[in-house]
Amino acid sequence: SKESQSFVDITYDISIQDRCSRIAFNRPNVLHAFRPQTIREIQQALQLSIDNTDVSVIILTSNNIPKYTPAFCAGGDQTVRNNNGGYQDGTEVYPKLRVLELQVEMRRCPKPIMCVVDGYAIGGGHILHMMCDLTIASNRSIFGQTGPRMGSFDAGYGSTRMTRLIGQKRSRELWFLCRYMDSKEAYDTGLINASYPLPDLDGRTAQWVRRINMNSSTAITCVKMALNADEDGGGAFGIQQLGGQLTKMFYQTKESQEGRDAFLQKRPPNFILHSKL
Ligand code: 1HA
Repeated sequence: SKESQSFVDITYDISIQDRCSRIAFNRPNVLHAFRPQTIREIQQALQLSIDNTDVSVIILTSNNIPKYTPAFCAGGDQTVRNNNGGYQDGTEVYPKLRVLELQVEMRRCPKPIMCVVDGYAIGGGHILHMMCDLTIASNRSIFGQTGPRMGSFDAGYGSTRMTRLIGQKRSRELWFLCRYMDSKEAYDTGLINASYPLPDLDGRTAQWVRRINMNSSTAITCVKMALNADEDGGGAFGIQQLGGQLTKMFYQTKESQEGRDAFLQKRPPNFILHSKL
């Protein structure tokens, strides 16, 4: 599409046949480290995927080429990290990376997001993989945080989501020691869903997408929102998302439509006629 041609730091593709979109980091020479422009483009691609009725599953991955070390994403681009509390690449007046915004948008996204990792998933890149609903990886992948070693940390989802995935002791180990895990350990601890030899990764990705697409997308969305609400402490944020889906479904019933119709026809509503409870 026109939109996808304007992307610089990512590529964006849609497979109508597989009902999925593919958002891929495309900065292989810096191990797909992200700058403000990269995040903004992912936000745009994510929104395009949400709005596109041909898309049921969103894949977040990277385009690796043999010349460079394989990576999913090496986190924030340290060459544009400034001294004013943010990252600045000249595309914004204020230093704004927006990666925390992106994390929330991935969380709110009603469609399942599957991360496909080949190589390093490090720092803020590791957190983006954790924010995805599912992660599958090549068996040569490496996972971990570097913040405490290079003067950064994510005390939000980057910490709390990790504890839900692998527990408190392992999370403290990954953060305090900046120790990396390989694919096997990541699988054994519950950090990822599966690990495959690299030559199988694309085929397996397609298989996972097909399996998801055999199932009800409404059911998947509601379960995603319920799991989010549970993880987010059952607080207003998670419940709002679940509630939004409920309203969308309620609007499709005669009972709900009666309220609108009665208002427009300037008469009292007769909900009893349509209520199924
Ligand atoms: O913590 C946060 C945040 C917290 C709160 C709110 C927002 C946040 C947003 C972001 C982040 C972070 O992401 S902090 C963590 C930032 N990332 C890192 O510290 C990882 C830095 N990279 C590495 O440690 C290594 O590259 C590596 C262990 C992943 C791989 O090592 P290897 O195989 O030796 O590759 P290397 O040669 O180091 O990398 C290839 C090229 O990619 C190098 O460039 P070259 O010397 O060829 O010109 C390298 O500088 C570049 N590169 C790699 N990672 C980054 C990078 N350039 C800029 N930024 C990077 N993050």
